[in-house]
Amino acid sequence: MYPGTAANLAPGEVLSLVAGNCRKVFGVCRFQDATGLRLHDIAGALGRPSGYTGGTGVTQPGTPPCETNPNGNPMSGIDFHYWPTPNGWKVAILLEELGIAYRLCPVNIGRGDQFRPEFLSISPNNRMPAIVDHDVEGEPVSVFESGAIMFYLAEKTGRFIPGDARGRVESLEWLFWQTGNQGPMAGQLSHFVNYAPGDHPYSHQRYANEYDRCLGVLERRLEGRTWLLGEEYSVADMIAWPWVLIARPLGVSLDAYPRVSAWRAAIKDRPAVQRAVDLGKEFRRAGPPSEEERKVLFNQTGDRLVSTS
Ligand SMILES: N[C@@H](CCC(=O)N[C@@H](CS)C(=O)NCC(=O)O)C(=O)O
Repeated sequence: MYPGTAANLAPGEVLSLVAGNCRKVFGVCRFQDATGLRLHDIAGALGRPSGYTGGTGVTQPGTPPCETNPNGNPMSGIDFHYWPTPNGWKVAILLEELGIAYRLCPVNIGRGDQFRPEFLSISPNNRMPAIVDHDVEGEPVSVFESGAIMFYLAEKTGRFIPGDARGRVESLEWLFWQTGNQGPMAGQLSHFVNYAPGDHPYSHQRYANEYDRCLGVLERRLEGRTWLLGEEYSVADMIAWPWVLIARPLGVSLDAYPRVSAWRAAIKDRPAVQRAVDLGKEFRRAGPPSEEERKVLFNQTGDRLVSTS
């Protein structure tokens, strides 16, 4: 562990990328990105040992927001606007599986970073994850919504997505299924399990049932298939997995779903997935949210967006 940690980040400071190698030079950890084109001097690492070769977030106290290249050179790679939650993990998994260079831009959703005008210009729904791709002709491409991001990156790289028309449509179906069904139901269930003050048996049961129904959908889908799209692990698996990972903390058992359990375990074993779930874990709250955080996260109406210029 190098001196200085991500916990010290102030608003707008950058967690610089890295899918690359760390070597310590004069007491400073230097990271080289996967293309070997860029070196980043950094003041601290997120508890990764020197020589760690997976994607790694590192602090750069005092550096400008990650939309700006500190060296003034044209930006390259992908800015990953992220906070360590199941929705953030989806894209983290894909980036780690792809092994492409990215810069980690933390969006502290408890502090309200998602309402900053710079972030809203990337993600108008004030939600992370989002990405900005600088490796394109012309203006950088920004993408919000995890399903759209997964599709964009899979298309861009030609990986983790079937090449044929039928397979591509199926991948879209499962990306849309996740973001329109499993994700929102799991998110609301999590709200009633973890955050809602008082007892709300009707709402809790409604979302627990819907979450459980989604597990049943996955169980049926995995009959006769290793992965959601067949015999190839794909973005469909990556996007659905994080909310299944946390079934138990959500109070739902996987006992009735043996195929889902085996699928969950197989994905959990993948080194890229483990790196993704660890990404920015130092940011995670140790206890329940403060009153201030609760206001930011659970008490927003449209006027906050209309009044943010
Ligand atoms: N449908 C979105 C959901 C993203 C989402 O809900 N992100 C949450 C964190 S898990 C967020 O950014 N919350 C900020 C807020 O509630 O203000 C996706 O799949 O990308």
